[in-house]
Parts: sequence; structure tokens; C-alpha cells
Amino acid sequence: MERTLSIVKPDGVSKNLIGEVIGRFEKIGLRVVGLKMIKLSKAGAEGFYAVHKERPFFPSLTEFMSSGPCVVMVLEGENAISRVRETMGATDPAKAAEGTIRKAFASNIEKNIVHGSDSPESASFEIKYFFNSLGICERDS
Ligand code: 3AN
Repeated sequence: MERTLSIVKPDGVSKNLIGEVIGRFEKIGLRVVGLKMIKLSKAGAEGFYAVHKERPFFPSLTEFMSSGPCVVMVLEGENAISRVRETMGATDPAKAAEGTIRKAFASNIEKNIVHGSDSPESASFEIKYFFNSLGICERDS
């Protein structure tokens, strides 16, 4: 059993895709164990994406991520990290496989609808970034 963090980014929220994104994760058998809507400050987005702080796209990415509300969620299931990433598709929607969220809905490499942790280490950092233990519900089914 594994947990991962996913975000419906501001473009996904404004395109009314909150339910679509969560639905795709539920359809592959993942369970939502934490969920909330949040408007990140610029500093909040910078802290979340700190691993990318030297990258040229960091200022624009953090501006975008703090431009409107996001929906953040903790998903649980077998191989949750890799299965969320398969469901999302490649970072660049032009390279994303058919049937993925980004292929269907993303505008470009930055405004790409959805985030998913890329490793157990990132998942652990990212879940703690948004949720304390009270915000996560144990589920039997
Ligand atoms: P992913 O979200 O697929 O794990 P990362 O972690 O490499 O991709 O990048 C984090 C975020 O930074 C992406 N979701 C995207 O919004 C943005 N990003 C990544 N690469 C670029 C790029 N070359 N130009 C602009 N934005 C980028």
C-alpha cells in the first residue's frame, strides 16, 4: 500500500475538471484519504516546488500555481505513485499518451492540469506539506 499527493492545478480548477481528475483516480481503484481546496501564496508555491528553484521556469511556475485555487489530495493504493503518474501522462501534453489526463486537457508544459508525486521521498514531503494527521482519514474500503 502506498500514498501519493496529487494536485488539481489552477488551470484544472478553472476548467471545472476537479471531478474529472478525481474520477479518473477513483476509476483505477485508488482511494482518496485526504482532500482540500487551497489558494497557495507565492511563497507557499515556492516552498512546494523548492526542488526546482534553480530551473528557468521556477518564477513562472510558482506564479501560475499561486494564481488561483488548487485542490490537493492524498491518494492511497497499490503502486499509487506510478499509477497516478501513468494516469496523468507526460509533463509536456504534446508527448502525453492517448487516454491520459494531460493529453485530453492540458494546454502546455506549464499549465498541465495535474500534479503527482514522482517518488516515495517526494510523496512523503508533499503530503506533509499540505496535510497533518488530522487531515488524513484511514479507510478500510
Ligand atoms: P511533473 O509534474 O510531470 O512531475 P516536473 O516535476 O518535472 O513535472 O515539473 C514540475 C512542474 O513544472 C510541471 N508540472 C510543469 O508545470 C512545470 N514544468 C516542468 N518543466 C517545464 C518546462 N520545461 N517549462 C515550463 N514549465 C515546466
